[in-house]
Amino acid sequence: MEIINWDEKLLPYAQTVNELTVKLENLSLGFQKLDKQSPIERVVGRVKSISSIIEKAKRKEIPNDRIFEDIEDIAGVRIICRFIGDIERAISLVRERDTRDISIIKERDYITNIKPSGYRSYHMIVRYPVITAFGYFETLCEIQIRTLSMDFWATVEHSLRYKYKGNIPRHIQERLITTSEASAMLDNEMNEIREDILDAQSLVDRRAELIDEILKNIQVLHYNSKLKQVEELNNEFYEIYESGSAERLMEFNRQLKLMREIYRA
Ligand code: 0O2
Repeated sequence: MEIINWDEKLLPYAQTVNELTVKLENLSLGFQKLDKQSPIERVVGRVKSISSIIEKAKRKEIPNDRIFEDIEDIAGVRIICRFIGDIERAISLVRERDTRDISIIKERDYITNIKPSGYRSYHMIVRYPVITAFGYFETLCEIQIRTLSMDFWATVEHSLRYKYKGNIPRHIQERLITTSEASAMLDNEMNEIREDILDAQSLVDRRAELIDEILKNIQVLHYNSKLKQVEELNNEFYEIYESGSAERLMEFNRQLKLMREIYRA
């Protein structure tokens, strides 16, 4: 049997995973910079381990000389969304790239068509061109799009599958199906109260930013103006902070900014 140079063969796949991960992360950062809600919570990637590749080749009866054409998920990138309502937007973001930097080969919707195991996820197999130290390659990459809740379920189920060498006992399989249904319900419920959750998150973020700004203003006044009453201002801040009033914090910060102007601090 032909000896495979794994280091050389897997290099384009590692580069594919790195490049696509960076591209998708940057796309998500762009939304944040524009103060728009990104459908992408997190992007993770991996190259399939050699042992998983040969195990899959054996399971699907793929000969050694067909491994890199027939195994579609040697490169894998996962887009994790917070809400199920973000999945469609994340899929569109990938589709927009079709015929530009990727070519979509096929899509599999295991969210509408849940697998018998209970597995839910949206898969897109794409072709990706890479220029490596060994030249030009076109790799296949599986992009999995799923929610945090789907990802948690799949990770746990994957470990159990590994532990039981693919033969998960019947009673555990049944419980996994029940937990998959519970996870789908969690996704739907969270999606229904999505606007409330996002509002609450942005309130928490804005309060944290305001507190940062106040403490930096106090610090600058202390070091640059040498005003004696800065210590009193600091105590006043903690008193307002304890009161929990956002309006008082904003008003207090306005006063600090004015003082910085007056004392050119
Ligand atoms: P690993 O170890 O995660 O890489 P086919 O369905 O026969 O056309 P394939 O490639 O099995 O071919 O496609 P499928 O079913 O879309 O699965 C691709 C990958 O999705 C799997 O890769 C898993 O990562 C994930 N997946 C699919 N089904 C399940 C499931 O029931 N549970 C979990 N946890 N993950 C699943 P691998 O190589 O099978 O596994």
